[in-house]
Amino acid sequence: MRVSMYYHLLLQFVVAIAISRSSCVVALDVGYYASTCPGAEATVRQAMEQQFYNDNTIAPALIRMLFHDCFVRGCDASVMIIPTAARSSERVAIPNQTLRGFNIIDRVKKVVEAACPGVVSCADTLALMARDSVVHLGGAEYDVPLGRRDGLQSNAWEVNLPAPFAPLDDVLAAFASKGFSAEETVVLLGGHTVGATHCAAFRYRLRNADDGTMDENLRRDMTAACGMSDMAPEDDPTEFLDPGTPFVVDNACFGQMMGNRSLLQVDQEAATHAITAGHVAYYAASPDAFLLRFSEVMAKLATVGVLEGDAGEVRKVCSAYNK
Ligand code: HEM
Ligand SMILES: *[C@@H]1O[C@H](CO)[C@@H](O)[C@H](O)[C@H]1NC(C)=O
Ligand SMILES: CC(=O)N[C@H]1CO[C@H](CO)[C@@H](O)[C@@H]1O
Repeated sequence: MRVSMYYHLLLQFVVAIAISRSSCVVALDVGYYASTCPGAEATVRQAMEQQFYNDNTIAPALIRMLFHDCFVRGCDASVMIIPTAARSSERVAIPNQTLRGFNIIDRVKKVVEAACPGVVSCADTLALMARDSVVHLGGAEYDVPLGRRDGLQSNAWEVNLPAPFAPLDDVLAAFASKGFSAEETVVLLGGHTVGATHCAAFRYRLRNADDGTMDENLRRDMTAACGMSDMAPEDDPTEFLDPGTPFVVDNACFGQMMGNRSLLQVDQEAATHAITAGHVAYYAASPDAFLLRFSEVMAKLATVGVLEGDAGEVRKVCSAYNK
């Protein structure tokens, strides 16, 4: 009797631990560096403002960088590791070959290191930089809870981001697997309200004259701008995703989707797909709602699969493990 009671209690205990370890309660905290580096947020923002002044195009690049970091192994700065002869990294993977802004992260992190050596993680630094980018481009201000740790692994073979030609059903499944609803996925595709794409991501749509999903005037203009033949990435022209306001976080990209004027197939399909069309129409008509939701969902994006507590490390240089 006493023995079985003992086992019963033990079992409860083990189950309780298992539940507490597997439940993904995010314990990130806006005040995480309040005693160890109280100026961290302000330092990042000041360093970013300097960088924006030099090059406006890095703000969209950093918003995209957060997506690429957080969707592979969680928001753990694994995207930033420079591969060595001995160890591969996510930066070798094809979707990363058009990522920009690694040098900006290194620069900002250097300023943060000078203020508080070895305290602020690269994952937190990027989360703050992406937020500052959204705000710089006119998006709504939002809080970034902090306390992410930097990962100790980065593998090219783990990069399974959806391709620009992936069917929207696959895209929705990929986002659902990270905890995002269809509505949140549509809001995040609204990230394509800023920045640019290489022609390589949509040239196949120009070739397919019968595909009927691209506005004819846009097809003509893009064919003139891009040409029909593939080019090496460094020679490939780039086009603004939202040419009217390429450096403003606004809902214009949803209007483009509805007018068959999106460059990326994934965006175009969102306008007609049964699960997403209603959300696209709503945000096309609701500029303020989009601004608010975009910031909320960006904040959520920055919490995907984070490492906390003693996991991982706090990298000194974002592009390399400490040792
Ligand atoms: C299925 C999902 C997605 C696909 C297939 C996709 C695809 C792409 C592609 C192909 C480009 C152009 C890259 C280049 O050629 O230089 C791009 C750019 C961009 N993406 Fe996405 N994307 C997706 C989701 C997201 C999300 C969730 C965000 C963040 C909210 C985002 C933000 C951006 C931004 C800001 C740019 C412009 C980058 C720059 O100007 O350097 N994308 N995306
Ligand atoms: C967009 O393309 C669809 C066909 O895919 C067509 O039915 C629709 O009328 C087009 N809309 C506009 C605004 O051109
Ligand atoms: C930005 C970046 O790190 N790009 C890398 C992508 O992968 C290629 C091929 O391995 C590298 O040469 C690039 O440096």
